Amino acid sequence: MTFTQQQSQNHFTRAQKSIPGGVNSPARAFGAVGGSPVVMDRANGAYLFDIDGNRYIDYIGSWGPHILGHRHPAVIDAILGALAKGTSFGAPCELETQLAELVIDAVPSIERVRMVSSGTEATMSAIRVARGFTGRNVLIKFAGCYHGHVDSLLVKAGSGALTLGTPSSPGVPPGCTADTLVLDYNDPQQLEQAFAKRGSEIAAVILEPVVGNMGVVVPTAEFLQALQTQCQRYSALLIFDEVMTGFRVAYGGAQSLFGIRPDLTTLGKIIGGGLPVGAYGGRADVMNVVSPVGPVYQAGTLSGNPVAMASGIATLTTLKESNPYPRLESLTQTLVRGLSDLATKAGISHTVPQVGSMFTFFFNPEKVTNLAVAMKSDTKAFARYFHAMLERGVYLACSQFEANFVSAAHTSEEIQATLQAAEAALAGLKN
Ligand code: HOZ
Repeated sequence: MTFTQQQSQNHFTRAQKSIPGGVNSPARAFGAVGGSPVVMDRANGAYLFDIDGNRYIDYIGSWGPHILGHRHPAVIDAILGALAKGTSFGAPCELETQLAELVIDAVPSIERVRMVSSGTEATMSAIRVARGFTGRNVLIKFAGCYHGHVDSLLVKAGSGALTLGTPSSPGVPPGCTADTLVLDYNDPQQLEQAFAKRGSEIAAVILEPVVGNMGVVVPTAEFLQALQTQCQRYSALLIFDEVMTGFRVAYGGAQSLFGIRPDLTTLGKIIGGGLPVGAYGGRADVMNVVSPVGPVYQAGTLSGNPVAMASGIATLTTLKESNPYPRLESLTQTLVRGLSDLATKAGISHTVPQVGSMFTFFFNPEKVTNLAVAMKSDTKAFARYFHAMLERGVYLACSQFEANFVSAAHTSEEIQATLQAAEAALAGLKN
């Protein structure tokens, strides 16, 4: 059977007439790689199936949530069980407390946690809390980190904003970003200088503790040390945006991996197990400024939604009981080493950073430590590689500046099939 995506293309043409760009989130639009996005029909385990009937080994997992793979039986059962009892109460339910307790148990720096419906909401709320608690306005973020489409953080942002060339978006009034200082990731000296100059005004420093949104970028020990020291010295809050890394790089997130206790943490993706959930939490004294205990207002009709909570509880419980992390790490290492060997054999300059089950194949000979280095990647080569893999049934993140994810449903069979596809795809790039 010849590979065709005709139904996807037809549908995308139709979608563009009713949805801006035919997508509900720009990172999916294939803007950086060209061509027409694949329209999905269903998913199972490590696989996605499109409306043309093609099957793909999935390395996106809905951009992170599906660490257990698609349609994990425990998650589906929990969702169905909750559905049978109602879809939304707009009142407290037991499930939201259960999920909160699981999060607090997993992430020791979180003493109180508030559920919201997306990662964007989580970071937006966390910075409001940080400003309310400290009585200061200035925020530090890092170029290439993405914290959702929050006005004050949409400056030199990664992910779709970077991919589509709008890292600082029109429509965000200058006033909203006037108090945002953007520094380079992994530059402790720059951080020290910023604090020396404006320390008493700085409410918080927010970062992805392992970046996923400019491709995977790993923090240095010096950088992590400087973040803690400077925040403590100037009484600013340290916010780890663990929307991507939470329950991904370790059950307790990147903070447990690095032995750091941020003041606030934002979560999303995995804690909803594929349903829309975000959360922010941290020190009890800081979280006690949140309404109705304190004066900082934040609310949501669907926050703590019972069906979404049930999905999150089943996901975290399964992760806790099965501890898939060592196996995920070893599978991902096999994949990453295999890709690197194949690229070397094909004479392609590359680097493949990996943390746990997150990785990015950069068409870049340099170790990627920050946005400036990431931007030196050969994005044209990436686009060709992406399509060559897609044609061979491997669904990668559709931008050089995103992370890919391995799930617990992947086995060595999928990893070997991926390497086989990559051998042909990478060899073809030289022609
Ligand atoms: N922010 C996600 C990637 N880092 C993309 C979300 C989506 O398009 O679904």
